[in-house]
Amino acid sequence: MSTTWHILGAGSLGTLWATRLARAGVAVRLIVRDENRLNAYHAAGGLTLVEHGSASTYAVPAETPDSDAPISRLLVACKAYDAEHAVAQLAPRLTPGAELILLQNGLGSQDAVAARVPQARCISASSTEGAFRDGDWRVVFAGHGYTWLGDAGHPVAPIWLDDLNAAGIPHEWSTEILTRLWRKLALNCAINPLTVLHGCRNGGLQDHHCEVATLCVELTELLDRCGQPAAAEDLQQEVERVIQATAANYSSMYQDVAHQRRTEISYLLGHACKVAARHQLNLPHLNQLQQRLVTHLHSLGLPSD
Ligand code: NAD
Ligand code: KPL
Repeated sequence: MSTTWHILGAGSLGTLWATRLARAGVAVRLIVRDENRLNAYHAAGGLTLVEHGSASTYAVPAETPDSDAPISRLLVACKAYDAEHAVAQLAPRLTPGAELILLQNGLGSQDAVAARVPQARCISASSTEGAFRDGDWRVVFAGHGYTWLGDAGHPVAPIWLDDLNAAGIPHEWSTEILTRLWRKLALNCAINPLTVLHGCRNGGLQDHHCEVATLCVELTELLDRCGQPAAAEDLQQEVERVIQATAANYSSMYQDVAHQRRTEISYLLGHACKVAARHQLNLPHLNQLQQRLVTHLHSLGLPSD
């Protein structure tokens, strides 16, 4: 029998993965926060995926973290700031050699999770897929994209990539996953905070060309210092390309702030500034950007960590 995918976090990406795996006949179990959420989930009758305007519901079985069934494969689909605690709760249930797939954006949470579960293999992911919730237990598949998966310490691809093929989840195994994560982090640092501070769509940054370019210079310096020259290559051109290609969109950080949600700042700009300080690298514009963003978040009553 094939290994069950436990999905931790029934949010946008967790639901997007759970429904597609379930649709392909792959064994999936959802882990929700507590008994109250489990009751609410059972009352809803399943997870609903809205794709190309049509909705389908999948009665994915669910449980709470307290359940005692062993876990061999865990998709961690929480926000970066919840991942470590959420995984720590499940640590006693992990089998020896269990595999965790970490969907978190940015950097920092992956190492924190790995330190909590040294017995497990942690695989990081970087995704350009887009999804949002339009109701409890309902997700809209908003942007088709790609997910890169990799394990910096162990280059061999796992066999369960076949489940992703069956589920039609576009993916690629990457032996350079850290480079991908750093590149995405740099893009997010150059774009997302400025869209929040200027209150604009990504395309609005075309009016702030110099500010973006200055950040790209500092981010390039940081990536080089971190031993990530490939992630630094032509960064400014790539940032400009993304700004143009996504001109009509609001960045994920802009949307979090607009919906009064906690941002993942500590795992994006915060992580970049922390690593720069560790390398004794002086990046004044990046630090100033973080200060401005923190002040802005405080002024809105939002957490800055
Ligand atoms: P989300 O907020 O929609 O979902 C997170 C879910 O995790 C929530 O339902 C929350 O209740 C649950 N959760 C948190 N702690 C838990 C716990 N202890 N036990 C059980 N459930 C718990 O977040 P999301 O948008 O799916 O994002 C997840 C990660 O994926 C983020 O790091 C995000 O940056 C990244 N990402 C998201 C998208 C997207 O389009 N949504 C795209 C690329 C990357
Ligand atoms: O990933 C993004 C986000 O909004 O989080 C893009 C579109 C690349 C902007 O940084």
